[in-house]
Amino acid sequence: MYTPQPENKFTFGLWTVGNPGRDPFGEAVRHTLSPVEIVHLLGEVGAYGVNFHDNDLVPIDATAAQRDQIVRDFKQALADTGLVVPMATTNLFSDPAFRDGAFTSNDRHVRAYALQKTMNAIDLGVELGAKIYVFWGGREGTETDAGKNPITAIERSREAMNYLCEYVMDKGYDLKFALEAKPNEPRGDIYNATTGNMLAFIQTLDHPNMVGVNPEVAHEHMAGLNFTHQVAQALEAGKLFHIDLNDQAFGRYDQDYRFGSVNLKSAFFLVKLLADNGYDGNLHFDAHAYRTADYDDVKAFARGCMRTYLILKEKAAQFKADGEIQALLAEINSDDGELTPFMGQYSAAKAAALRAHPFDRAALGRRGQPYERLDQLTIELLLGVR
Ligand code: GLT
Ligand code: MN
Ligand code: MN
Repeated sequence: MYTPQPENKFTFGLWTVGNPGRDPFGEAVRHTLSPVEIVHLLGEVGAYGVNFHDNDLVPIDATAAQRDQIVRDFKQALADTGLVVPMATTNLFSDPAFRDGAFTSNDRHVRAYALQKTMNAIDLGVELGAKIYVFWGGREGTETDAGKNPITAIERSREAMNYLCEYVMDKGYDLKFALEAKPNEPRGDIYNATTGNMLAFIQTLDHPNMVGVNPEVAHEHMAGLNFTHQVAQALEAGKLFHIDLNDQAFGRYDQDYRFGSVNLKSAFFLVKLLADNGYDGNLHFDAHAYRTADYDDVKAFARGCMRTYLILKEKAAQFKADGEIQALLAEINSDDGELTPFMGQYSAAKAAALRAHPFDRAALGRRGQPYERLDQLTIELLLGVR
């Protein structure tokens, strides 16, 4: 019943289930899987797609011949498992060259190298079928604002995005960009810290239609924000090109936990939002298994991400079909229509009529809303007792 289907478009990055469990305080706890082995693992758990950074697949110092062999093997693994590559991205954060950022580095040589590396990585992604290209600027930030003008950083980010949009058009690729925000880590502060910042930034680009966002649960929670509201703004603007699902306790470092494992209620409202609004893009689990996991437990982690999503999707359908919940919603949204003619599109006549209308302010202030009852019903539905 909660078996993942291709139409769910559940995807994982090579770097997610392939994460060997290294952290800032400890070494790897799992042996490194090859990209081919990771594809087979994902096939086994029922994922639809696999995403990668250029260097998750092709090591940064690989020769052209090695690259071609790796790509051949990877394509074979895709063919053997039926997995597809919906998204690709660039690693612009691991190599020491990017210690002061990539597109926003103060060193023009680094900025140019970042463009070159990204063009190569775009070619690789497109060769393997990617239609979405993610930009996560993990190193695009500062520890001190003494060294870099934040306005210069915005201008450099814009120059890079414009350049790369032109590259994609020049090549005739069918590829869209999705910008992923994060407030901090690994930099002290990262530019364009939230999805809202990204949405505003996109409107300043030369080809805004090619560019949307890739919000991640953990990153908005790190910023103390309501992820569902962030995603709603992106959806409403037609900019939700991709989404990174995981979970995260507020106020912590980037935990990238299994989807739904921490904030079940907010995960429910997110799934409900996506379902109610017909989001049909990829559902990418950008999450990592606990460091305590062995590879059997990593598979349980991956299955858990998808299963929780499907269970919450069913709960969203139940919410819609629940008579008591819907009656409360109808009561909450009841409208006698009396004031409709004065609202909507402005006209001088409407404004004059509205200004002349007598309001009983005290009566407006007496009206309560049964949100406690509605929320308790929601909780009971999620707890499985409705
Ligand atoms: C990195 C980061 C993620 C990004 C990935 C894409 S890499 O693991 O923590 O949130 O989505 O670059
Ligand atoms: Mn992410
Ligand atoms: Mn993260």
